[in-house]
Amino acid sequence: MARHLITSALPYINGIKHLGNMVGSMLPADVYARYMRKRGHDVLYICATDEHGTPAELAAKAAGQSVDAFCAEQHDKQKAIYDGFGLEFDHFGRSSSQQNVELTQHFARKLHENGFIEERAIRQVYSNTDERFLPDRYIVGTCPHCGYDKARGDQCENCTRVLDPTDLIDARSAISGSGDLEVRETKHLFLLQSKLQHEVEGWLAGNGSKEWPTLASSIAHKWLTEGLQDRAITRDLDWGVPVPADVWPELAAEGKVFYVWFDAPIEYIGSTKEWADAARDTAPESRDWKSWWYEADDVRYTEFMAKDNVPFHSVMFPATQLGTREPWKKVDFLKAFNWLNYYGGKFSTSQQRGIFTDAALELLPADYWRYFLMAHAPESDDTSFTWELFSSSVNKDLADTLGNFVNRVLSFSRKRFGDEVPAGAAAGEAERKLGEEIARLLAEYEGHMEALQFRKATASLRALWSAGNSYLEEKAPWLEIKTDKDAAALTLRTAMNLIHLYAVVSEPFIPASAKAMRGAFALADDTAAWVTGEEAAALAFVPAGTPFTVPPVLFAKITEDDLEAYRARFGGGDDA
Ligand code: B3M
Ligand code: ZN
Repeated sequence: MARHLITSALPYINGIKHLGNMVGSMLPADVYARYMRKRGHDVLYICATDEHGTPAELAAKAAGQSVDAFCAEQHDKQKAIYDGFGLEFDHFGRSSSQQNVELTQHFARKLHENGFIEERAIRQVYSNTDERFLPDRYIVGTCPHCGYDKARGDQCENCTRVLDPTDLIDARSAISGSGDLEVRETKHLFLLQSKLQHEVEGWLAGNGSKEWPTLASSIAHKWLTEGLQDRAITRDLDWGVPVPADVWPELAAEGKVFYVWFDAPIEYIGSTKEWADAARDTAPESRDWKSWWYEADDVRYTEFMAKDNVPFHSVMFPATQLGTREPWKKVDFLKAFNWLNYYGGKFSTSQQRGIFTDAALELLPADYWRYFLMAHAPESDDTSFTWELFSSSVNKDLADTLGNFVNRVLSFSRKRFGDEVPAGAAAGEAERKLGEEIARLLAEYEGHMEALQFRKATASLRALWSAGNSYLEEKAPWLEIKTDKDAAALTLRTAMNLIHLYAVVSEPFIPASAKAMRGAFALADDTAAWVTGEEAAALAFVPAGTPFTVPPVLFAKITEDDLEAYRARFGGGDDA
């Protein structure tokens, strides 16, 4: 048994996430956490909402709410959806928590003490109408290169040229539309990442990053090859972690806060402290947050995220951690994902294109989505969601291969042998062969899960389900029963043991359905630990005489009419 710390990238607070966000961070982290828990490891799965920054401020403004009221409400909304998806966080915190404020300030103090933070004056655009400094992308104007009149201060969307806000013709605020702008000099804190470049390189060379998915390690190395730049880590905003006044009185007086990407990764630690503090009065010893993060050499730390977040996690956050000169736990394995597209085009929050997590749960139970998304996870390449692919996976794999097996076996057995698992003949050659095959496939499945290869793991899972179907077809208990009742009983008992095995091993992917399968049998020990290869081969989990019930149909098929309705509601790719 080992200690496994698991985090998934913190979903940003400004809106409900789409399925592309889900498959690239929280869902695979939950699948992995569930698997590791079942294998008996000590697992801590931490996540939180990422609440600071300009987009949060603007979203609150658009909603006509104060930013803290907005964030509190959005946090609860997101949390309810993740509960609906069956995500079992140990804690789902908030980056605006007091715990994170203190830790973020602590990190900044240490970096300062060690000479890694410097105050620098920069020139920045100030909007007199909005009474605030504007981040580059909140300044719009005409592109000097192509004449596009909605170019942003950081880049022209039309000709893709990188811009400086002062390049824009007729520059105006994207917030108010006002052209009353001026360039002002203002001081900011800079993190001297350039000084930490070699240390980060050394750390990355020695930390097993060679085992990371190529996607993750190649992005990390690309950033290091290009050279780490010093980076402004403060902003002029009302909402964020304040710069500590004891260290930087002048900046604190001006109301500077840390940049959202400085405090967000620290919230992994902050949220762990929130988790510990939540039990402070009841069971403080049971939750030692520091033991997971500080001098935690026995902990294996795995992070989950989409590829755009890799630079911050593989290079910048480790640089921040190293610069404190304190023994903070750094990532051991970084699992990165490509994009899930919607009919080959992008899922887009701003354009409301694709399927959002709240809408998904209104349509169908979480297990349908969990299975489909993991079976088609964008691991080695971008993948596309289409309703056609979704319905064929659900119908074929979940409804036909797994669900139908479960129902057919249990209903038939009840009809012919009553409400208890029948005894029948002793296991023979067919059962021995089946057991061997199951043990082999289980080992394969475990190997893929240990390697965090989720598509391969779901393929092995499907193969396990299929093996049951092949066995059933071969033995044909509906024929056996006509000539040899004991033989039919053996077949059904064996098939029921497969159902029990499926309940255990499918749980990380389809927890609710696994529970229904497991619940069919009245067994005393209801915790169902993992199964060994020998147990899998023996297929003797459910003894003859065990009472059982037939659960309602596990997975309803998606019909042509459903498909039509989904395509009409969400757009069937004709706009891609
Ligand atoms: N909130 C992801 C995003 O909004 C970002 C992740 C933070 S992880 C520390 O793109
Ligand atoms: Zn342009």
